[in-house]
Amino acid sequence: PTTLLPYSERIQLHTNPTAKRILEIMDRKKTNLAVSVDVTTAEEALEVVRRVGESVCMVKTHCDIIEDFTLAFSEELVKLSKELDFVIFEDRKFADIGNTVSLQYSSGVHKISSWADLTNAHSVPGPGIIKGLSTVGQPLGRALILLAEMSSSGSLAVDGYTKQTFQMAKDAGREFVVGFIAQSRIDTDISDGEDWLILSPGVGLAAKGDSLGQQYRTPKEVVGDAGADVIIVGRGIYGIKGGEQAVKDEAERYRKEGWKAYEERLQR
Ligand code: BMP
Repeated sequence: PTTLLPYSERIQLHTNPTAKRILEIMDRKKTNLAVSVDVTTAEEALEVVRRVGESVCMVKTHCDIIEDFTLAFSEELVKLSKELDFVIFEDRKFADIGNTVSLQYSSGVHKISSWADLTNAHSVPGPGIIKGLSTVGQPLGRALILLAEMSSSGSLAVDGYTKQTFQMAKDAGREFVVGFIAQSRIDTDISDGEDWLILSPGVGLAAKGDSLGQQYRTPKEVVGDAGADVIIVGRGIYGIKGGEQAVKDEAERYRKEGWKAYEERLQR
């Protein structure tokens, strides 16, 4: 199973440029941490990114929660992603027919495809969603991940839904779809010679969950036991009390925890 290979040896198993870059950054910066920057102003978001940028392989955004979103903001984010060496993941969770998602991806206020290296989609509409998004993103070297499982309690993305999502990605080929949002390795390890990236949200060292259904596990549980590649942490890092240095320190703490769990996994 590719889970037992170092990130560096998995680079060559991908053709998509964004997937390769993610693995290269992880290896170079010794980090499997993605920080989810779920704050509501552009300045706050950029400030968090400047604090955590050195510790992460990826910054995850929800551009539609930023009240003063402009393309100047996304340009600054792209600039920081080059300076501090991380990939931008817009957590858009597309969920419509192919034609509509291709417009949502390329147009509107956000023009996501112009600045986000990676985005994601629900599989519920069927394979047309991948086709629609790939028309826009693939020529730009972008990548897509599908939501196969969710961290929230009562999620319907389980069992057969998860399996069929994996099959949909396999059928689409790995030129554009490069992995999954999931809580486990799903079935990816049994498909020979194919490497898929597993990104897991719902990671926290302090809380067990929130009042709205979120459920947290530790980096050790997520990377070590469940076999995920990237841990996604939001409030656990940007929400820490104690000011800017505390946010920076907390990102480093998660980076170290995530990396230790990965190194231990390789020893097995
Ligand atoms: P937090 O660590 O603050 O709970 O944030 C988790 C982030 O990951 C949020 O941005 C949320 O939208 C996202 N997310 C999630 O929590 N669970 C999923 O299954 C999929 C997600 O994208």
